Amino acid sequence: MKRTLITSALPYANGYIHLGHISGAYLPADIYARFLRISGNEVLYVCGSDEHGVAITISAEKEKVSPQEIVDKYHYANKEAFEKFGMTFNVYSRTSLPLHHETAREFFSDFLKKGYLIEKEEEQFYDSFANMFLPDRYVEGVCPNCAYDKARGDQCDSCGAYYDQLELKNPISIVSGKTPEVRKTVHWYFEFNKFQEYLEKFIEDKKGIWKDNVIAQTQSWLKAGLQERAVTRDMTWGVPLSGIPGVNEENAKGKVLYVWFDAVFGYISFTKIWAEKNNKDWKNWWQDEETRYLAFIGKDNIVFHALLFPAYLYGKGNYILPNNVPANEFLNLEGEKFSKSRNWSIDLKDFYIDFAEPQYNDVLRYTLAMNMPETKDADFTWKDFQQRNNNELAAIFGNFVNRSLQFIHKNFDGKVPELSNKYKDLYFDWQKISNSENADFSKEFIEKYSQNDYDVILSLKKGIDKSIELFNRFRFRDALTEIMNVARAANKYFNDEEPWKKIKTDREYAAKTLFVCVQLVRSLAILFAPITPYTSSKIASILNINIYTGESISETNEQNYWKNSFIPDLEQNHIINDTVILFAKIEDEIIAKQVDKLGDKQSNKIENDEDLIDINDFQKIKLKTAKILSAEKVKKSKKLLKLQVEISDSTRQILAGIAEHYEPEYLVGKTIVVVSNLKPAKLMGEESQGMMLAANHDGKLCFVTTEQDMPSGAEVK
Ligand code: B3M
Ligand code: ZN
Repeated sequence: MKRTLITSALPYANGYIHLGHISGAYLPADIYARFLRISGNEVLYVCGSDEHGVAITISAEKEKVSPQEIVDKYHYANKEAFEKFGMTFNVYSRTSLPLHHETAREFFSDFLKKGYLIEKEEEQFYDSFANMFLPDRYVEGVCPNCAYDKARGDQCDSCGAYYDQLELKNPISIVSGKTPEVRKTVHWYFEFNKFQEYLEKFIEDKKGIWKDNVIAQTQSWLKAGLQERAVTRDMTWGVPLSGIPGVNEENAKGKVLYVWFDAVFGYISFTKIWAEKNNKDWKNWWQDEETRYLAFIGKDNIVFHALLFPAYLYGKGNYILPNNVPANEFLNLEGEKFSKSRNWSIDLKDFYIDFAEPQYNDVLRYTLAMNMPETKDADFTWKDFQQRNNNELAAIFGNFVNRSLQFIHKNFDGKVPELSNKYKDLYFDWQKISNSENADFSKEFIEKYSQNDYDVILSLKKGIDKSIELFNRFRFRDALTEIMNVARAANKYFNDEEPWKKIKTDREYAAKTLFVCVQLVRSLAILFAPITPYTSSKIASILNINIYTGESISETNEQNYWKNSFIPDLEQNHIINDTVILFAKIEDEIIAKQVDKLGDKQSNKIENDEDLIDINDFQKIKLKTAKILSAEKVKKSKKLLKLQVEISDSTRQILAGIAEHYEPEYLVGKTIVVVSNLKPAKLMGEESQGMMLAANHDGKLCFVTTEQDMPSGAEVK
C-alpha cells in the first residue's frame, strides 16, 4: 500500500473561493485523493488558509477592519464552502496558528545557521506620506517585462513576470497614491543561487513525467539563473523575525517573514497539527522516502512549488521533495477572465444560493472536471453546465440507474433478480472476462449469455483499467470520459436487451438482463464516487448497501474497491429501496438567470434577489425637489423638526427626524428632495405631508440635495 501526501495551494484568507480556484488546484486534488483512497491507498490531503502577507493587510484596510478580522471571516467562509463542495481534506488549518509560526521560524533559523541566508541593506520603495516601506502589492506600476500598467510590486498579473520592485516603472504607492521614494532597509536574502545545480538536476529528472507547462517555466527560470531573494518584509502582520535564534534583534524590529517564505511551510505545520490531533507521526509524511508527495497548484504558483519550496526542503535536509507538481492552467468564465471587480465571477458560496440541493453540487463537480484546464485554459459556461446535466448526467448515468431500478421494482418485486439455471454461472463467468483476448472463452460466453452481455462487461473492465491509468497520469478529464463511457455502454445494453419485451416472452432472460443492470449500477456508483460523491451515496442507499466514496476517514481503507467494482457483488434477492430521480432536468430560464447575473450592470449589487423591485415599483414613488421656507423644533421631541417647504407653487408641512443633526436656521433656503406622494401621517400631534430624503451612515444624517441649484417641484428620477 502506497502512502500519498497531497497538498493544494493555500488560498489567501482575503476573499471568497470562486469556481476558477476550484477547478485549478482543488477539485483535481480532491478527485485524485478520493480515487486513491477508494483504491486502498493511504492518503493525507492537507490544505488551509494562507493568512499572512499584503494580500491580507490591503483587504483589511479596504474593509476597514483588522487583519485578524479579515482572516477569521474568510477562513471560516471558505472552509464551509469547501465542505459543501465535498472537499475531503484531512486537515484544513491556518498559517496564523502558533505551531505554524514556530515551524516557519525553525526553517529560517536553520538556514541562518547553515549560511543560506544573508543580511543585506538594500534600497526599497518608501511612502513618506504614510511613513512605511512598501512591500509587494503596496506599490503598483508599469511592468518592466510587458508594460502592463497595473503590475504589482513583486509580480505582473498580465505576463506572470516576477521581478524586484525597483524595476517597476512609474511606481505609485497604493497607500497614498503618491510616487514613493527609495530608501535603504535591511533584509534577509535566501541564496537560491546556491541551489542552482541541484535544482537543474531535480527538474531534469522530471522531464517526460511532469506537465510540460511546469517543466517549461522552471527551465526558463533556471536558464536565467537563480538569484538571491529577500524573504523578509517591513510589516507587522505575519511571522515575526524577532526572537528567532541567530537573528540580529536590532535589524529584526518591525519585520516579518515574506508570505511566500512562510506559506509553503504551512503544508508541514498543518500536517503536524493533524498528527497531534490524531495521535499520528507527521514525519511519516514528510521524512519517509516511501511517501509520494503531490503538490496541486494553479499555474501562477509554479515557481514557488517547483523550485523554491524544493530548495527549502533540500536545504533543510531530511525532507522528501514533491514527486509531482500538477499545475493547471486557468479557467475562464463565459469566455472571459474571472474578475471580482467586474462581477465576472461565481463565488462557490453563491452557487449554493440558487442550487441548494446537493445533486447540483455533483453537477458542478462534473462540469468543472470535464472542463478542467489541464493543458490549456478552459472555459466554464452556464450553457455547458445545463448540457452536462441534461445530456450526460441525467440522460445517460441517471437514466440508466433509474430505468434499471424501476424495472426491478415493477417486475421483480424490488429484489435483485434471481438467475435461472441456464444463467446461474454468470456470476463466475463475468469475472473471467478480461481485456486480453481469449477467443474460445469469448465465444463460449456469448453463446451462453449474449453478445450484449459480453460487450457491456468488457466495457466495464476497460473503463476501470483505463481510468486507473489516466488518473495516475493526472489526466482527469480523460479518466472521467472513460467512466461516462461505461454508463453509455450500460444504457446501450438496456436498449439492446429490450427487457420490456423479453419480460413477456422470456422472463428468465429479462431476469438475467436486470441482474447485470443492477450490478452495473453498483459499479458505476463506485466509479463516479470521486466526481459525484453525493450521487454515489444516494445510489448506495437506494441499493441498500455501503459504498465508500473516498472521504477522509481515520483508519485507512485497505480494500481496492476501485478494481473490485468489476465484481458483481449484489446477491440475488437482495432487497432494493425505492428509487428517486438522480438528476432533474435544468430548464433554460434557470440558466438565463445565472448568465444575467454576470457583469458590471450588477457590480454594485448589494441586495439579494428577493429584495429587488422592478421599475414599476419604483415609479410609484414620486420624488420632487423642495425649498425649505422655514424650520422649527417640535415641542417635546428631540428628533423632529417641522419644515414648511415649497414645491412648485404650493406649500407643505413636513416633519423630519433631523433635529439632532441640523440647526433649524441652517436649513432655511436649502433645496431638498422629498417623497411627495406619501400618505399624510400624524407625528407628535402634527401632520406631515411628505418625507424628506437623507443619507444615513452609522447614525450620521445628511440631507440629499441637487448638485446645482434647481427650482422646487423638479421631478427626481
Ligand atoms: N496564497 C497564492 C494564491 O492564492 C498563495 C498560495 C500559497 S501556497 C503555499 O495564489
Ligand atoms: Zn508583465
